[in-house]
Amino acid sequence: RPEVVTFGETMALLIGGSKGIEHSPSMEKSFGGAESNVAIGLARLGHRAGWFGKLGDDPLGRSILKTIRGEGVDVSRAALTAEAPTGLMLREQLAGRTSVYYYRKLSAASGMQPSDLDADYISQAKLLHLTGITPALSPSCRATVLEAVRIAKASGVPVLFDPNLRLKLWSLDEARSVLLPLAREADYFLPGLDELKLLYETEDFETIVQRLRELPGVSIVKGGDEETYYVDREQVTAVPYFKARQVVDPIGAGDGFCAGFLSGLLRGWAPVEAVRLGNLVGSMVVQVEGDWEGLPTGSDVDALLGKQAHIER
Ligand code: KDG
Repeated sequence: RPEVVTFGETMALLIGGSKGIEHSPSMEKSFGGAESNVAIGLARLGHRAGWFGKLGDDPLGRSILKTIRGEGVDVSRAALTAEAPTGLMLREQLAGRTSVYYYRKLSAASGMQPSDLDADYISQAKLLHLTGITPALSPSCRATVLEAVRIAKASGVPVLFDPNLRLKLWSLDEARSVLLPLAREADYFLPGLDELKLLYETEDFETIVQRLRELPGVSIVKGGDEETYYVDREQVTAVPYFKARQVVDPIGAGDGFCAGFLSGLLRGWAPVEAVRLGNLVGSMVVQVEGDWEGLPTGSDVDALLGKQAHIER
């Protein structure tokens, strides 16, 4: 039985070569999806994680499902469907700028609906992880997220919500009207600072913190210049980043952070220590191309944390 349950859309990913999508003769194949990235991260760190979603019953969908399963994630509630294709995203990095192109309208995942949920599966978990990408996919996906929240609340399962604002999927106004109410449902709200500036229409950090304090849960704000912020009713704790040796591909850092943070919580660590582990995992993901490939194992992080503590003292 998974400790953490998550669901959402996982897409095939094609990465443009050094000349970019337009001019490269070939592209590298992978896949990505915020929720499966987190599930893989947790599994590598030694936790039981369950991911589900709908994939097309096509070569890409089958390959994605096999890989996620192979990473040790429970995919027993995931489905392959012949009704719609696996979503696709293309990505390129040119002159240090990353561009993403989605081909996911009417994908298999966008057809997810509340009746796809296994209530027992969610209610037996220690935590439900959700992102703001899923409700952006379609009205039925939005209803599915709300139903999952309802199930979790009814059985006392804490909810972690990462807004993952994707303005290629919906307008800021629409996003705000869905994401802000979801933030109120969360026991752990994990936005990025840039996202908060947009969602709360302010650049002012103090105002942002005030807004976060109005939420019932705690917030962990990613993406500070040098640190992550843990915000609860009493205080704001800045938790410094681990320096990445080199940033090869920044995408997936937030999901890596989330996996590390959750791992810390599952290990029973104090929240600020869990944030520190999140920072470490995030810093490792960005050193490898791909959204989840660079996620560390439990022994990787234990070794690094030991080393870090040794240097610090
Ligand atoms: O957080 C990384 C994800 O954004 C990426 O893996 C793909 O889920 C994805 C999306 O919708 O952009």
